Amino acid sequence: MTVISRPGRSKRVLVGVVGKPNVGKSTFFAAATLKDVQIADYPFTTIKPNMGVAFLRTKCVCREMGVTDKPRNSVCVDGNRLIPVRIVDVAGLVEGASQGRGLGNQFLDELRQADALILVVDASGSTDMEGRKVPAGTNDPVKDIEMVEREFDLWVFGLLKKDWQKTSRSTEQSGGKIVEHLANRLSGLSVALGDVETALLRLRIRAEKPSKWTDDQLMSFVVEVRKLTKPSLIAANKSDLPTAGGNIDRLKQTGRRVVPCASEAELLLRRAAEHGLVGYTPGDSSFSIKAPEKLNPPQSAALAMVQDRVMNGYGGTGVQDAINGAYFGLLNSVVVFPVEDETRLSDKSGSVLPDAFVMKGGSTALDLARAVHSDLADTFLYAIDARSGKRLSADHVLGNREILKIVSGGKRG
Ligand SMILES: Nc1nc2c(ncn2[C@@H]2O[C@H](COP(=O)(O)OP(=O)(O)O)[C@@H](O)[C@H]2O)c(=O)[nH]1
Ligand SMILES: [Mg+2]
Repeated sequence: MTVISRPGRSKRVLVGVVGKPNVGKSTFFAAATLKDVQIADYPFTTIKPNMGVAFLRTKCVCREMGVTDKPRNSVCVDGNRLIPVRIVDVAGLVEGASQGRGLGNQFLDELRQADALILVVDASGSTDMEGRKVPAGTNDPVKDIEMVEREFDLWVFGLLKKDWQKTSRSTEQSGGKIVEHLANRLSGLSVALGDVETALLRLRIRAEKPSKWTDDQLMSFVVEVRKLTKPSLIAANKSDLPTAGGNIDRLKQTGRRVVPCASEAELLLRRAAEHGLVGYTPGDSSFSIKAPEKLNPPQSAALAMVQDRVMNGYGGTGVQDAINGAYFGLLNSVVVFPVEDETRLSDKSGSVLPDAFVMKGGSTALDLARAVHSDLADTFLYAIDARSGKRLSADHVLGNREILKIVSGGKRG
């Protein structure tokens, strides 16, 4: 079970923002984590500087349920619930990072903890492979994706290859299981035994004779494990620049999940919203100018550009879509609303729909109980769906926007 967003001890899901230098990772990160919304019960207190809190945007259940209370662990803006989730701005990666070039090892170390990746590319093609500025349209962002994934794969391959001869032979001789060795070796990368088994099965690589595996087989295993455990989407950034359009089409032709992004525009809009100059909620496809008299000419021009190229051109800045895409699209997350009183939809103190929990797809009612409080899971009896009043068992798979009460035998129940 994986809890994505809650205060407390369980492992929380982390989305990494990765890419080569100067594609706009930090701008994306700054835009996504700018707190123009106030949250009282802030779930992530001490975090490293490159760790940040972004928000997942989903339709709130408040209107359906006729609720007007202010939530506790998240905010509700015009019927949209914004729920804090973690993201990490990973150091820029260049070719050769797997051999320690650039900030190679730092990059890979930060990447290890991520459960899904937002792979940022410069869709305008104005950054070369080293991150240097080049004339717009001259760099191919499709190559950026290949480079970043290749470096990751080479690094993992290197980890496994180092003592492969020895371990594969000794595993065979002792009757040990290579899947266990592999899972052990890769556990720091959030790779589980099941992932290793699935990868080998898909590739039809025989686990009995690891000493006979070719380098190509070992590499194909690494690639498969990456796809399983680090799913990614492409944030095609700098979509506001004229050369981006063609590249975005080509990126889409690779069959990958592509989100056109204008991080700088998102940052501008969020700052302007913070200062009361515009009306804008992250993820909106439009904004309104609230105080035209307070805008200076450059600000007016910048907002007009955003309106023209970004809002009219792409229907939004894409930053919120990328965050939502990572959590909902790649990780199949669901948002659930735990309550203690299923008729009032409140917690013990009477707060109505105080919390929204983000849970990884496939999580069960028991997982939710564990996320709320470990005692609740230990003495779990059943859950109640607040809408229907139906009882649900421990293995009920959580649906998006469910409102649930957990009934337990413990004193908290
Ligand atoms: N036109 C445009 N420029 C951007 C955008 N996002 C970032 N940039 C610029 O790209 C450069 C590199 O941005 P930065 O976030 O530092 O990239 P990082 O090295 O990947 O973290 C800076 O000059 C940014 O102002 C965008 O959406 N549009
Ligand atoms: Mg940066």
